[in-house]
Amino acid sequence: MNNPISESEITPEALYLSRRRFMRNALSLSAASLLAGSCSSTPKSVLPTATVDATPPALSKFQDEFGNSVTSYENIISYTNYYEFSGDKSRPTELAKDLITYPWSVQVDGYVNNPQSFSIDQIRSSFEQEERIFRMRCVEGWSMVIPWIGFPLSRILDIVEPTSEAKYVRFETMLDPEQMPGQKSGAFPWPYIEGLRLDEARHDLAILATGLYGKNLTPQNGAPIRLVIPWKYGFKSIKSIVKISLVSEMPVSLWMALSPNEYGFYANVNPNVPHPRWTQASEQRIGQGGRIDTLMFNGYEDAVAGLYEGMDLSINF
Ligand SMILES: Nc1nc2c(c(=O)[nH]1)N[C@H]1C(S)=C(S)[C@@H](COP(=O)(O)O)O[C@H]1N2
Ligand SMILES: [Mo]
Repeated sequence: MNNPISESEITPEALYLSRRRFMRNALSLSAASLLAGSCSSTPKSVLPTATVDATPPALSKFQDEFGNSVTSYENIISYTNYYEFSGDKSRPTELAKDLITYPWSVQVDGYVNNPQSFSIDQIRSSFEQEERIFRMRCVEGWSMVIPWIGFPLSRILDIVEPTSEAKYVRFETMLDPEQMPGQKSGAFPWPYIEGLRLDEARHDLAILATGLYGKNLTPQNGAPIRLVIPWKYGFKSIKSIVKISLVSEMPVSLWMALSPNEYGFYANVNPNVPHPRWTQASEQRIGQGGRIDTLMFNGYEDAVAGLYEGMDLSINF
């Protein structure tokens, strides 16, 4: 996380706008095809994982609630952070392309009445998959607007029934150095771990995503299932999850273990608290020129500020 984006990586506006026009033309089928997908008797998970192709996928909406345009599909799938593959933004696309993401299961355990393992097929068929357009703000100072397909994390929690001892939720990414070459590096305390307080995890904006732009997630975006917490810095949104545990103590995330003075447990987007090495007051929206102001809680303040009442947000970064 040392290299905030350089200008050369930014899509020229003209190219971006022409892509947008192309997408708009491809949209007539959008809502219908999305609905058909989620109601179909064929589980989506038997479809091949999305690959990099030139066809702009269908969407039912193109803007977030503030009118920000969604980031192009090409930018979302080609500019990623996935350290299990590489610290580079473009290399995970190639290095992750053969990641085996099916079959897949997610074990949910710890302080719960009904511990269980969910196959990705069960997840896709049991939890209604909805489109959610969220801003994503990386702690490095860049952001995107991403049309996810997913469902509230609370739905899975309701099924496993956390007990009164459960205070936090701990998430774990797959550990498989043979498939994930970055895990051969001793520089990181693998596997990737993240965590939320239980009430944060139950918030409606906390989702598990299985797709974006109406397609299954690409491996580099965290296939087949990842967390998305739009009011927190992007590193909280852990990819390729194999385990979700209800625990009593605050989990230590990979980034906390690596650099506790730079990456805290809460990691709520906050323009007033600079990273020790750079400002957090503004951000580069991928696909646009210039920088824009970063918003408190990434613009989700009305929805989530209540979770942190009485907390000093400048300390609890
Ligand atoms: N397992 C895992 N999850 C991860 C990461 C990672 O390296 N490994 N990177 C994080 C960071 S720093 C960001 S900004 C987002 C990026 O998501 P995207 O690449 O799909 O845009 O994923 C997060 N989830
Ligand atoms: Mo990030």
